Amino acid sequence: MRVFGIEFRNPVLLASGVLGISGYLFKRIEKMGAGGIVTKSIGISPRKGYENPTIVELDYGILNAMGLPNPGVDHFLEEIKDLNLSIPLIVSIFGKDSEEFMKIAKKLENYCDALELNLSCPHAENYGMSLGQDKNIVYKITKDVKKTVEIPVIVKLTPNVDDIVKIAIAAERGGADGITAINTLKGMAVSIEMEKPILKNIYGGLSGRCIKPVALRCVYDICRNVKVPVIGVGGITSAEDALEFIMCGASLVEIGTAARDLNVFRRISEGIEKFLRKKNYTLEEITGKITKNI
Ligand code: RRO
Repeated sequence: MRVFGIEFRNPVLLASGVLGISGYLFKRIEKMGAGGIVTKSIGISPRKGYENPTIVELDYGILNAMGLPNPGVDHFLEEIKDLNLSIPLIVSIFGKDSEEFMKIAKKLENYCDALELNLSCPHAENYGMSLGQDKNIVYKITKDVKKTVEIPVIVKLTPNVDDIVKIAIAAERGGADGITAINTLKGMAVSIEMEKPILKNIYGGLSGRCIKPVALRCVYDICRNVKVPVIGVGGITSAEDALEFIMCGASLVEIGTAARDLNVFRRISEGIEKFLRKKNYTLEEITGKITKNI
């Protein structure tokens, strides 16, 4: 299947943030059947991230405030430049403004298949969602990165806005080749014994099964209002979950929280194929089927 002009062996990709910094892990994820890899978000210089605790495990998902830890683009290039992956590598990048995004994008252009702009991290001052909640900023950063590189540029959006469709349209107008929806929902957790917030950063991003209905609603609304392909992400754990996103119009899906079990890629992509055989459909025929049926 081809999306953004890139060939994917299946539509089930690793989402940004989960396992994606070392070349060794990228090779394992490739072996475990993923259709493609989105890396942890990479910035212009090395960044340690927030102090512990950075993760809270909940019955229904995970709350994280990692704080954009990453080795910086120059070190990261060393990690990926001789990898020879057989599946597409999409590098997630973040910056504080257009200039920083353009610098990082240019450095990575020859070493990956596409870029995913992180305009959506819910707990990073000056980065992520503090840029991605403003449609004019989303338009400008997308446009500037697009004029800097020739590879596809995908924009990852936050659900923490009054109208995600407006932001998606701004990204499309800026020339985005695709939209990824959604990043995590801003939340917090409290310890009543310690009488304080559990995360050192107080706020964190909620992911996992509990956010699936929110993600699905965002994907459904975006797909009805933009023409570029959409990648659905948020709580996908089974083939049935993935098919819901595809029927709402997603061309690809990403697995984040559920990728703690690497068997998930094969389980979901084989489950999708089984469903298609049973119904005698192609993937293209079911993509957006719900949207078309209404
Ligand atoms: O590193 C993080 O804390 C983080 C990022 Br960059 C993001 O985009 N979303 C998230 O939930 N956590």
